[in-house]
Amino acid sequence: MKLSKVEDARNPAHLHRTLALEMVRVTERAAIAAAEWRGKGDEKAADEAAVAAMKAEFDRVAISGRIVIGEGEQYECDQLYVGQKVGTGAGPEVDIAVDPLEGVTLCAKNQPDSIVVLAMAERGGLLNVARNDYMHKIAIGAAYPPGTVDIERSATENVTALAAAKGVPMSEITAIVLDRPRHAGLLEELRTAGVSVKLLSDGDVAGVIHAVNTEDTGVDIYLGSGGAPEGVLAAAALRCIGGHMQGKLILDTPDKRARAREMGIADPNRVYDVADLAAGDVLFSATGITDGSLVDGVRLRRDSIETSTVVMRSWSQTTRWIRARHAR
Ligand code: VTB
Ligand code: MG
Ligand code: MG
Repeated sequence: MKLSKVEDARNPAHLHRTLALEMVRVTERAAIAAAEWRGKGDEKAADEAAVAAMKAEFDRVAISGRIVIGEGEQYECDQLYVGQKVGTGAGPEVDIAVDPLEGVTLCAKNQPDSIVVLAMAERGGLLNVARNDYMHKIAIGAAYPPGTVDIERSATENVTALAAAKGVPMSEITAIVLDRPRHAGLLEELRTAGVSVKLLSDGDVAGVIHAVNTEDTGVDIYLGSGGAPEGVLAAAALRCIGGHMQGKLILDTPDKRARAREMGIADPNRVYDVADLAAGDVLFSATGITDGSLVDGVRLRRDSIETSTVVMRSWSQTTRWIRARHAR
């Protein structure tokens, strides 16, 4: 236990710990709203329900919040756009990254692993990426020394180094990869190396978290590219639970490079570590919509609604699983 930190003025908890429960309320409420749309085949309606509920609940919290990773730019969406102020305005100045419905297709099809997810940081703590940016990502557990894998090396080199560091044959390494045509080459490399691959249909925030929780999940490494917002959200979680991750933005059009430059990203080829993606004091909250490997989904009971949330704080390195019953 690091209780002595409470007294450590050099390392203050800038985000008051009661904010963790407030963030749970926000992701819970959005998950309940999205749950109505499980299996209805309407991704847009599910997303909108989650967004509206999340915004409404944020506005009850005593923060002076600013969305830095949202649903899109201000001209692209009505709510939770980049730059939008959320909260009562009466509290601390914080930056917020949201994915109100991470895995919208999963929710619309009522398949496992759709979640509501957000991260909060001190002003300036979160890398400001755009909704449609992509990121190359690599992640492994905290048990390995830094530099065991490197995003600039090939997948073959990385899994070889990982197997050596773990002291197991390659056949005992499991990689988690988004199931996308763009990963055909990566998959080919992993198959040739003899690695076991767990293919994800969506939801790589949870995918990265699984890769660092090897003891619980059996997954050793996350490889491949996915949404950049999901990369920052995953990094926020890793600040709280440990683990190595590197991200490299894929700014493959002049528009994307221009937007990134505007948001303070000077070097489009920079490799980001966990603390470059999410710095300072950070909170992370995720509530399940459908049942999943990270958290259970929303349960609709006759008189009540049950939610499952995982909430983390970087300062105290605490992870809490909060099962809540809400009156109907
Ligand atoms: C991932 C995943 C999301 O998009 O970031 C992925 O976490 C990005 O790749 O759940 P694609 O655009 O190819 O899907 C999702 O699958 C959907 O937002
Ligand atoms: Mg989304
Ligand atoms: Mg998403």
